[in-house]
Amino acid sequence: MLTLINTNRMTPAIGPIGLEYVAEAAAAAGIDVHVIDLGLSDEPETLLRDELSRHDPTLIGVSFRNVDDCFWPSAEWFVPDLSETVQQMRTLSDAPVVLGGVGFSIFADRIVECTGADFGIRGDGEQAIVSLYRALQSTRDFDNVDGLVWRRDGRIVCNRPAWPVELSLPARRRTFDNGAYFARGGQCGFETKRGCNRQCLYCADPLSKGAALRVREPAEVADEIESLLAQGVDVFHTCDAEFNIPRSHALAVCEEFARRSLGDKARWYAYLAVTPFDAELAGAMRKAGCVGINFTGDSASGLMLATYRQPHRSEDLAQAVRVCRDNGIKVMIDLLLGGPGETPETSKTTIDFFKQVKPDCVGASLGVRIYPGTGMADVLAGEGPLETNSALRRKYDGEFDFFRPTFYISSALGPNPARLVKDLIAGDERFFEPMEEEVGAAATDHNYNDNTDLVEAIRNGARGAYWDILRDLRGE
Ligand code: B12
Repeated sequence: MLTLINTNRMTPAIGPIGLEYVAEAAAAAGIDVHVIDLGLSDEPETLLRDELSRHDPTLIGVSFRNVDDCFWPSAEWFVPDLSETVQQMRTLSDAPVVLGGVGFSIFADRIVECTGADFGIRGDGEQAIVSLYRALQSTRDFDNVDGLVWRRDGRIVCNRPAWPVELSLPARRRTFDNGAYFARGGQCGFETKRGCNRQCLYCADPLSKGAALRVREPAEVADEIESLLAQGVDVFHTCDAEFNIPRSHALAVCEEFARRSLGDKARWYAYLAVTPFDAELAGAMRKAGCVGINFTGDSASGLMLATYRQPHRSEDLAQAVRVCRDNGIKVMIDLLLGGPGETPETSKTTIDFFKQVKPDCVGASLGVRIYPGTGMADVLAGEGPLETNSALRRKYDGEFDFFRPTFYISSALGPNPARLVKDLIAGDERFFEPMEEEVGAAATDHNYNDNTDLVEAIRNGARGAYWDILRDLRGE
């Protein structure tokens, strides 16, 4: 038996889509699958104890979605909780433990090492879990299990990441209680592709999903939406890196949704790159049920866009907002303030630009989470010793370690950069403001980590992307 455990207890609760695909794929391969969902339980430790004492698994799979909350200054790190959960499992079962998940895949070897888990899978779990399960039952030859992080003679070995070129996923989505997640989380995820071929300076997606785009058949995506509609779920969010890359596939998915009239039954939100985006794509998305788009805007300053390696320009941002308006789609722009070279002037350029262009919301995030293996880590290597780099922010002592939440805020923004940004925003309600470092400052940000306003709004019936729900709350 394969026991799969969801450890994500952040609220509002997001359904474990990745673990659900893994569970469905393992069951389809003939493996007896049992799931333990700590995300919906009021007493997770008791649930884990009861379930593991009743079953005798061959392998325990544990999903780890978020390594940290990627939000400065909250900077919450979840690895210690995962270590505790793995230790608790050790007292309850002798079965080997394998870890997996999107956050996990960014730091796979470090997490296996520090939690003491037996294995990890970096990348897609669907085929890898089946290979690992079979290897455990037969030869114990682990060399050919793609994505596997394991120990040979006490040393950690990392096989090549599991990013299979052909992407076909189970459309059933019946393993977890998606209805309950919908009631508590207000939306349900779906994927149309994996991987991202862009080179944004800061982004970890290529580390966990690979840099090659791997698309799903549009019909398979539509089957999955129909399965979820039959479970009473009718508001969705894409789980792709960027829905519009490649544009041709986004259009094909929308056409399939429209052909099945899914736009009349479902509402959905998507993350998009600013380009390519045009009236034809927006029209097709609206017809297919899309009601809101969150663009990776980053900045409106040409200098900062070049630093972040974004191909779009401020004119593209203005056009994206206009095209959304014309097509009745709500629009949120995500900013990333404080990167290398950011100054009060570039911040002002960006904030003033969006005050004029008037999207529905602007997420003014301040501070870039630094991941090893990204362009940000290279920039830092060129800025001299970390110990004397005044742009670095963290909440731990000792040596710098980018495994732990470590952020970059350009020192040119001065001693209180959040205050500076808030002053530039000057109370414009479209903006979600950065969080100040002083304890007790009022929260006007958009951190979804244990966000009680959102939890309550969803309990009272709100549904949709969190920025849209927060926007509605502000309007009340
Ligand atoms: C969509 C999305 C959201 C949506 C979710 C909508 C929804 N209804 O699902 C919203 C906007 C709500 C959101 C919120 C947050 N998100 Co988010 N999100 C994503 C995104 C784009 C997709 C995640 C996803 O579902 N992927 C699809 C599934 C199928 O893939 P998967 O989970 O990786 O699962 C596969 C493998 O990992 C593996 N696997 C998974 N589990 C297991 C278990 C085992 C045993 C095995 C073997 C394998 C395995 O197999 C699966 C199938 O192949 C990712 C970035 C990205 N491109 O992946 C960020 C991402 C996961 N989010 C991130 C963060 C930080 C957050 C927030 C904490 C932000 C915040 N402070 O508010 C919150 C947390 C919310 C929560 N309650 O957990 C970070 C995590 C990084 C980190 N340091 O850990 C990411 C990676 C973005 C980033 N690069 O910064 N998010």
